[in-house]
Amino acid sequence: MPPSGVFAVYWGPSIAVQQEVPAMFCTIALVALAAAFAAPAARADTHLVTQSGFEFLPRDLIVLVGDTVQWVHTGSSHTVTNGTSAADPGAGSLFDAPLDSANPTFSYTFEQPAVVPYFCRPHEGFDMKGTVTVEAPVANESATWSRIKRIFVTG
Ligand SMILES: [Cu+2]
Repeated sequence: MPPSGVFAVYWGPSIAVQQEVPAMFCTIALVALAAAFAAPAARADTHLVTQSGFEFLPRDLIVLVGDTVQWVHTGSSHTVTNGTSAADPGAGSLFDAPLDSANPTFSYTFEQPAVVPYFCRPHEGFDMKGTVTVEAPVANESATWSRIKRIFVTG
């Protein structure tokens, strides 16, 4: 999106005009950059977690409030159940979904900042567990910038 305005300036015909380009280019670039950062701020992401054997990959995931996590089945029968184990009194209070050939995906949208542990009911004994850490964007920081930063901070 931003390049159209920038190219219009750069591909201008006269050399005299190009002398004026730098300041103008900076202004256009800044406006374009600001728009690029501001516009997608409200867009929520979907993160994939793949069941692989008795593991959820990635095991620990960091998302932003409003993001959706989609678990994807690859074999055998599992569940995606919030809580630390079946002994957790809160087990299944948020979600308790089958993840098997008849239910190959399960999606859940996280609306509150929280650390949400989850496990697979049949395989918790094999440590088939994971966590979703749901972060609120820092005040005065756009969700987009928060996402960009997280790429470098957490890989
Ligand atoms: Cu399982």
